[in-house]
Parts: sequence; structure tokens; C-alpha cells
Amino acid sequence: SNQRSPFITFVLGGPGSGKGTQCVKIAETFGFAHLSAGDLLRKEMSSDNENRAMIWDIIKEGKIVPSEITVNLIRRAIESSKNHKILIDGFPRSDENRIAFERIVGVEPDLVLFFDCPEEEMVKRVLNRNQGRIDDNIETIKKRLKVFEKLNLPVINHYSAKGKVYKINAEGTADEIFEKVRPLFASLSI
Ligand code: UP5
Ligand code: MG
Repeated sequence: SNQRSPFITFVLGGPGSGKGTQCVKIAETFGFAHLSAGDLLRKEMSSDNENRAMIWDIIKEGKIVPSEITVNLIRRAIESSKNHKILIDGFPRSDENRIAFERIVGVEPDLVLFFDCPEEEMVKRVLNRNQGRIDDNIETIKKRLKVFEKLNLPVINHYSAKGKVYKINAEGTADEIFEKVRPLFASLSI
């Protein structure tokens, strides 16, 4: 595991705003480790453990998995990463998530990226994905959008007040959006 204290970026945005797509590009271009909270939970859901049925039910309903489960998955992933530059994709989704992270992991993010995308565009992207995710159907997408609208803003406001939020208009092609992301990471001296 890493000796240096990690440089942590939270990557936020609604369902289908392009978090995962942009994280892959940032990881490739700037040498970050990419930890997706959703992927960690989906892996947990498909392996044999006591929480799998509960996680399945919650994701299917577009709700938020108990913070302690997600935070511990992220904590372990950070600890086993050899990379001190870390993107955390799709977390924290609520103030409660955020507070649990700060308590259990004991650090704050250095940076928060926020992909701002119109709802119609997010719905279109998610319905086009076609990778068999149990939450990529119109009923669950509507629920994911409601949860996002209600619980994401307090997280953004908290980190905005600390000057940590970098908001990006997430309309356009993935390459166009990455050209707006690039200058931020190019300017970091880490
Ligand atoms: N695409 C990407 N960029 C595009 C562009 N510019 N133009 C056109 N198409 C574009 O993109 C979505 C789709 O659009 C892809 O097909 C992509 O090719 C295309 P993607 O990059 O995957 O967007 P992303 O924002 O990552 O969308 P995702 O659906 O993964 O977001 P969610 O936040 O909904 O999903 P996540 O996996 O983070 O969480 C899933 C569920 O897990 C949550 O609803 C919740 O139930 C649970 N969860 C928790 O409980 N706690 C957590 O901490 C995390 C998750
Ligand atoms: Mg994603």
C-alpha cells in the first residue's frame, strides 16, 4: 500500500452524466487509480457474501446502500492501491455518505469534480448503454434521478464552501468534455 498520503478526487454527477467515461480518460492520461463505488458494490453483489441480496434490492430501487458498506469497500480499495492519486467515482452520494467517509477513512478529498448534465441527456445515455445493469430501465432511472436531485446538492454545497468543487458542463461528446477536464489535471502539481 502507499506510504504517501493519497490525493483524492471525488467525481460526482447524475446517472449517465459521464463519470465513468471521464474517469477512464483521466486515469489513462494523468495516471490516476479509478475506484468506482458502483463497480465495487456490483462486484460485492455478484460474489457470495452476506450483503449481496440487500445491495441488489437497493440498487434495483435506485436507493443508497448503507454508508458503512460502501465506505469500507472504498477504504480497502484505497489501502490496497499502489497509486497515491485516486479518483473515487460516484461517491459520496449524500451528506451522510460524506460524513461516514470522513469519519472512517479520516481524510477529506483534495478536489471534487461535478459533471452537470441535463436530465433528458442522462436518461438517453443510460437507456442506450445496454450492458445489462439491473438499474438501467426507465423505472429505476427515474428513481435514481430523484435520489440524485434530493441528496447530491448538499454534498456539492459543502465542498463548494471549501473551494474544492470544479463544475463541468457535461453536454457534448466524451472527447469535448475531456478537453474541459484536462486543464484542471494538467495544472496540478502532485
Ligand atoms: N456516454 C458517456 N459520455 C457520453 C457523452 N459525452 N456523449 C454520449 N454518450 C456518453 O456514461 C453512461 C453512458 O453514456 C455510457 O454508455 C457511455 O458510453 C455514454 P457513464 O460514463 O457510464 O456515466 P456515469 O455517470 O458513470 O453513469 P452511471 O450510470 O454509472 O451513474 P450512476 O451514478 O447512476 O451509477 P453508479 O454505478 O455510480 O451507481 C449505481 C447505483 O449503485 C446507485 O444508483 C446506488 O443504488 C448504488 N450506489 C450506492 O448506493 N452508493 C454509492 O456510493 C455508489 C453507488
Ligand atoms: Mg458509472
